[in-house]
Amino acid sequence: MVTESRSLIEQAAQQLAPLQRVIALTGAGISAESGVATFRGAGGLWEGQPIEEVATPQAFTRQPARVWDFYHQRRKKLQSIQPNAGHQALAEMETLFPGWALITQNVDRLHQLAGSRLVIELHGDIWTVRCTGCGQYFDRTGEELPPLPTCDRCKALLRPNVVWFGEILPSDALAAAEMATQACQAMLIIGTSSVVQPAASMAYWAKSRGALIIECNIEETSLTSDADFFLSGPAGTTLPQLVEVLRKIRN
Ligand code: BJW
Ligand code: ZN
Repeated sequence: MVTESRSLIEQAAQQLAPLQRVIALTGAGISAESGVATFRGAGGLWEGQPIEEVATPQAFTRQPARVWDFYHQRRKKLQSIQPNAGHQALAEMETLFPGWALITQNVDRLHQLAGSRLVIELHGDIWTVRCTGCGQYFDRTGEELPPLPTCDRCKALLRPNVVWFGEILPSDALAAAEMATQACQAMLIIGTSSVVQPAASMAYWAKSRGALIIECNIEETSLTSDADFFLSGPAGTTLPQLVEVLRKIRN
């Protein structure tokens, strides 16, 4: 099994090495080895807590304290969490491919902490807050917030600057992701269950334009049968191996 996946990594690296416009799309699985819970499956963030109770604007209007509590807990946990070898391998890939872009569904900022510079955040970020009254954004990185934080300017309730179900994605991030996806020669899809739209469609946008599709996950998803390579295993293992082989081929 190890030999088989190692040789698949080598084959994938051989195909990636001559390319320039290589991009990646990440999901919660890339941060799992740092200790961040994923959303779905056993031990997921929403296990025992219905999705609609925390991840919709309606839920926030109905029960802002409950929704804020969910985000307060995650913000607190993230303060002591570090990027892992998977994040670091992706930061290294930015130096290997001139047309690199990293699209993430994650709100944890761990890619930036690992050194990635070009990060497109599709679902916002957990450290910024937004005023429900005047729309102003405030950077509240690492801060402990009151249970129901309010705006310094207009006193209205603040909300996490994340994208909930039924909400439109930030237009600049979506446009950048669309552009990168349509121009890329290869796309790595890492640690996502590929069920949430529009992110789940991006691999298909790339594939329809002839891009090589490489999926990295610990389990198969609905994308797997359409991927050119499925690199099975924790991203913190497969991605550093991929980078190592790429470096050898390039040198
Ligand atoms: C490992 C690993 C290791 C574990 N190594 N791998 C078209 C059709 C049907 C519905 C829709 C549609 N278009 C839009 C919708 C509605 C909706 C949607 O997609 N619904 C589906 C669920 C059916 N989408 C939206 O509402 C989006 N808005 C939108 O499209 O606006 C326009 C519109 C609106 C309404 C109708 C039509 C158009 C917004 C989506 C916002 C998602 N927000 C969340 C919360 C963000 C804030 C927060 O963090 O709290 O984003 S939900 C949650 O899911 C979060 C994630 O970013 C997202 C994706 O989850 P992800 O990352 O894939 O995590 P998991 O847990 O699902 O998977 C982890 C994976 O990792 C697994 O595969 C593991 O195996 C793997 N793994 N360890 C490698 N070590
Ligand atoms: Zn305000």
